[in-house]
Amino acid sequence: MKLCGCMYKGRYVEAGATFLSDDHCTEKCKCNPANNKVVCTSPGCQNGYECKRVDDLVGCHPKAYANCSVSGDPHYSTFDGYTYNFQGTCVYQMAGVCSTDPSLEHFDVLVQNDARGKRVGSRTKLIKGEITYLPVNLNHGKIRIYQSGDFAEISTDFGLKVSYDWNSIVFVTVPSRYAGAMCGMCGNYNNDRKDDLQMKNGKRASSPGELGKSWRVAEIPGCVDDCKDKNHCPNCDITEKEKFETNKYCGEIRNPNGPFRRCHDKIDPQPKFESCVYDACLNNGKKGSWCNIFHAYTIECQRAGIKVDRWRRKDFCPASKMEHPKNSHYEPCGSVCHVTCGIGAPPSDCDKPCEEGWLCNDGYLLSGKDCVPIDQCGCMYNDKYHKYGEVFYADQHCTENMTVNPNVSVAKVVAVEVYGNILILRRNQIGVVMVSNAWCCCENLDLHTFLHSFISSLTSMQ
Ligand SMILES: [Ca+2]
Repeated sequence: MKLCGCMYKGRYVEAGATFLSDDHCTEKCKCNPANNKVVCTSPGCQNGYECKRVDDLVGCHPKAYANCSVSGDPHYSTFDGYTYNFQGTCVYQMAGVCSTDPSLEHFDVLVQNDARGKRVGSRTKLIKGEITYLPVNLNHGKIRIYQSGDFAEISTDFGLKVSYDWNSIVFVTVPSRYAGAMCGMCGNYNNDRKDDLQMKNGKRASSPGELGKSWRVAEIPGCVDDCKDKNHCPNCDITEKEKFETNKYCGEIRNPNGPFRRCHDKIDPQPKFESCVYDACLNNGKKGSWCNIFHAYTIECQRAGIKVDRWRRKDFCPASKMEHPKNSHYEPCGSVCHVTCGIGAPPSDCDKPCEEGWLCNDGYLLSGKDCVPIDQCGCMYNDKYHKYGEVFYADQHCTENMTVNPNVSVAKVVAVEVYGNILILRRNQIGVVMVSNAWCCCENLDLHTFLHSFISSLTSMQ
């Protein structure tokens, strides 16, 4: 005899069947044939797995990539999710490829910590002194460096992404084919967090200090590998520490009813909480010293597609204290798929989740680190962005005539892009006025007049 099933939210479920109650893998349910009732538990997805739809079935599937982060003062979270604090101030290998597998592109990401934060660089010389403004394309577009939200992002054609908030947060994202091939402060990405304190010689480090020493790649005058200087080591008496642990300070990050509650299952708030208390102690509770940890956790949650409630207030990490350009405004969940000067339009497949940060006001676009009126955008020249009015050496002459692409309809065209000497007309696809990559190599051309006359000529053609 067939057993009776259960009714769940108006639908019939067969006896003994298990299913996910929603598209977020937060609840796994089973129809108990003994009493015809559905029982649900909250498994979430394990580390290294994410909730997604594959072949029309929602479930926990292996992530196609792994993230390592450094934030605050500084706190490391490895690809496998191990967390530790390390305050060395020399230059260290944050992540690198140690496998000799010839099918993998080789790269290293190096970080240097100083009192003000981190500098990120790379042994492959992704960033050189000559580059001053973003975006920049290198190696014929194989490496792109651009602004994404408040972060500078380096993206390569083999799937490596490095993002840096210009202050104290660095994320390194590598695709899953690098699993087990990595080494450095971010660990080996073998889905086992227990072996992540591995030194360059393959042995396990007894402390983060020893780990850092082994991954040091350069010294700078006065740099130290460990927390030797008592003035720069956390020093908190128990009363102070207990104060920082309350919801008025760091406790808010793990408050089950707080702004990050939806994120707790996916990204463990406990290490963030501990980092926060550590930083608050280190800075004697100086206002805002822990805000970077909140900011980094917010970005991590948002990048995982999880909504974070607004937590910045006038008296708690006010947004106005974040570094930001003039003519911009704060958004707790702003689009990072926006247009910046030098990029006529974001990639059509840009489906990144929103991030908190400062966005240029309407009518302004990001030029380097400033928000400028649209007609004061600079241009891309030889794959590098140059600010409007910037004087630089161009290595070729610009004497050819411009050609309008005859295949593009002019209807609703609001902007013009210039690629070399070809103009491409762009439609307004995302609700903001897009702007051309300005024509910048012709000294005698007045950009403002040029754009306006061109756009009005389009309007009159309609
Ligand atoms: Ca590991």
